[in-house]
Amino acid sequence: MEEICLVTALTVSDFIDPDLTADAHANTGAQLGVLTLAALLRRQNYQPAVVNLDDLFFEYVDWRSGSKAAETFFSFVARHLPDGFAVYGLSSICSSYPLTLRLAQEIRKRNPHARVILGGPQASVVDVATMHAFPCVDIIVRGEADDTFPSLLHLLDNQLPEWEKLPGITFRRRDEVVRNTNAPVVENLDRLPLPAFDLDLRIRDRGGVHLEIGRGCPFACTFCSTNDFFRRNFRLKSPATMVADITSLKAKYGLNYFSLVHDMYTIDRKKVVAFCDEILASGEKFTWGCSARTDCIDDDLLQLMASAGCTGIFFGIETGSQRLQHVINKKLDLDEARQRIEAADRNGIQTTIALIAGFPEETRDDLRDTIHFFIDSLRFDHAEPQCSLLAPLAATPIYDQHKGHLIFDQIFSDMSHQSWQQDPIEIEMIKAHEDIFPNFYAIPTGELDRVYVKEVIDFVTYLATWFRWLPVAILHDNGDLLMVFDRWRRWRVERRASATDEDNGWTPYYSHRRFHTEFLEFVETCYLPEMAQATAAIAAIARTENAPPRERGKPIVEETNRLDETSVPYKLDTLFVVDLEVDYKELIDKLRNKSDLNEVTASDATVVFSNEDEDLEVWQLPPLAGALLRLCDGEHTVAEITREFSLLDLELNDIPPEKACLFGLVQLLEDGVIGLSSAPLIWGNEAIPHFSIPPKTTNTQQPWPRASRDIH
Ligand code: B12
Ligand code: SF4
Repeated sequence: MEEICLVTALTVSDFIDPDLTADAHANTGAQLGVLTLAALLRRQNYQPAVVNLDDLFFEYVDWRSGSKAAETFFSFVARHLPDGFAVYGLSSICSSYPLTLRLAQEIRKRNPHARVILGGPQASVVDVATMHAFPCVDIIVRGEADDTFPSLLHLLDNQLPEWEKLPGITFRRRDEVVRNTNAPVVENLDRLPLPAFDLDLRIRDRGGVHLEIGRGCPFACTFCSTNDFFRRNFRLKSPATMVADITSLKAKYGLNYFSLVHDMYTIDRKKVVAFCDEILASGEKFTWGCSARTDCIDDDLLQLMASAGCTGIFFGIETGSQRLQHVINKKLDLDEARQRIEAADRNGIQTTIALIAGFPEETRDDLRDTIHFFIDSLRFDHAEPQCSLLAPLAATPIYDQHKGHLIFDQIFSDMSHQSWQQDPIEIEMIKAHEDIFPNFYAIPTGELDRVYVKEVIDFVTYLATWFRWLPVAILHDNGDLLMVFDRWRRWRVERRASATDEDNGWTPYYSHRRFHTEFLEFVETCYLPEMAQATAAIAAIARTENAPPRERGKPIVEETNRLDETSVPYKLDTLFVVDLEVDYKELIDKLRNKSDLNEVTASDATVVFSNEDEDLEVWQLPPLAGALLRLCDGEHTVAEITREFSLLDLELNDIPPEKACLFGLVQLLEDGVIGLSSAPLIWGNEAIPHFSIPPKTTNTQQPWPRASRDIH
């Protein structure tokens, strides 16, 4: 029996910012392709080993941050790859395919007698070109390998020459590359075993996993690679199998979130209803996410799905331009799409709103529509828009149409790069093989410059990362976000004076906190005086999103529960407090409902933001409570605060100031915005990070559960 080592494809992006990278960790998890094959191989008494490149990547990030030595990820992985296996099976995905092929070369060099077999979505569609250019690869198993791979290993193991006749493989016979016919797809997915999750060393820490529930999408969008792979043959596991699988994983590994993998799950409404009914009947409690088209789901179904535990849906909207919807053959009605996103939001379902810019036919108007769709969706607390630059994936209609005319401009899409810093050796590989790595190339755009499109994408992406309401407010106020972007770009050029403005080279300027500061400066010094219509509203929003850096370190507190004259109330250091001249709650309602921002009521309000545990909470306090909160500075006792409060000349409706003060303190304590110390606080000196609204990772697939942002 041959020893087999399966190597996953790298599916994580290097976000550079360690916090973002750490966040992304939760979202990658075990890889189903390799783990499903491992389970199938076990049925034949093989005991495959698995090397998970995503896990190694996070080890590498930790190691890199603690080490001064510069080592590339490739060489880090190479150090960790085990030798001595008879068969190495490498999975593949377009974004990390150069790395996979380098690893194949390394394995071949160190294990000259081993068989190197590739499979997965990328190798399957660029098989012949790969075999010609990379002699280190012996065989590629194309498409669904659930039957082919175990059969292949069995035949090879027993030295049976029939292996060369196996459908679904591409191999080398002497100098010739032979491509056998396609293997049939797996019609009955219920017969597949659960992936071998025990081979995922971190499974118990993940909280949630991806779980495959079906394959194949009957639609044919021009940019999408799923059709060729799963042959447009829509299949689903039965509801009973799905719920049984989930229940057993939940019991075995303590998992409570399941990201259900199907490129387009909700095509057959009856089957979705049957699944929800099965969950509800089972009485099992867990949450799940899936993919859907906005025209294959309705409000009632969304409600049922939510009641059955659905907390996340990936909606591929692709473009905010109704014209382009037809060009790319997606054909969504965008008004209907907005309604579905709103309905999902009402049901508390988080949505990933996936958009793409940079289509060859895209005009400035189309691009504007797309970024407006992006920013407009931020009106919903549960919507998380993302926008990618188009990448021509191999075996897609759009690639077939443009191959031979692609350009290599090194403006990589997040669909195609393994990290923001592509290894120079891999760049050379990519340059030499357009047919193997087309996703790193670009389809020339007609009217739009790709540098411009990329910057617009970065701009909106990081507006949504660093700000909550400001982008929505500016779009609503101005109505042309592309015009605002152009003005912002000119402003940056005019203002650029200091060396600190320099870009870091391989991370976009917009991903840095500096963008947050500078954009607020732009709003104050340029947008408000030159372009704003609803000046008071925009100024108020800008202030709420401009928390100053903390001046002092973390305080030493002698916590107490006793509220008496000597105790010292203090504002929690996770809070950011802003005084406004408009009603903040009403302002946010107007942004949500797209009503006139000039009509927001002018009134004094104190707004308190708390971002403890990355969970943003907002309170709007009445003026009295606001005044009192400002006095809770951690230095003065209740007796002193009461005296100060009495001097403030506040409208107290005949209530004695001492009573109002005490009542107010109790209320603030109950709201959780102040704490009590038995002695004045002592402030440490160490720097505390700048308060900002928690940055979000751009999850490329279904949204993972996230915190809510209600105003109390
Ligand atoms: C879950 C998922 C993710 C997760 C990965 C989590 C994880 N750790 O696995 C996350 C969210 C991280 C992710 C990220 C990305 N993904 Co993704 N992802 C998927 C998704 C939805 C499911 C993958 C899966 O588990 N499938 C189920 C398993 C059973 O199928 P499978 O992996 O294909 O495995 C079968 C065969 O391929 C084969 N096989 C697989 N490995 C091997 C190995 C050997 C040796 C052999 C012989 C056979 C073999 O056998 C398996 C059983 O039949 C697929 C779409 C899909 N429906 O498959 C896209 C998909 C894989 N992703 C894709 C892309 C493009 C990406 C991104 C590059 C960009 C993006 N916007 O999504 C990023 C990568 C990050 C980056 N910027 O670098 C593309 C890949 C296209 C391509 N040609 O490579 C897919 C196919 C979606 C699509 N249609 O465009 N993704
Ligand atoms: S983009 Fe979605 S709907 Fe279109 S073909 Fe791909 S999976 Fe199907």
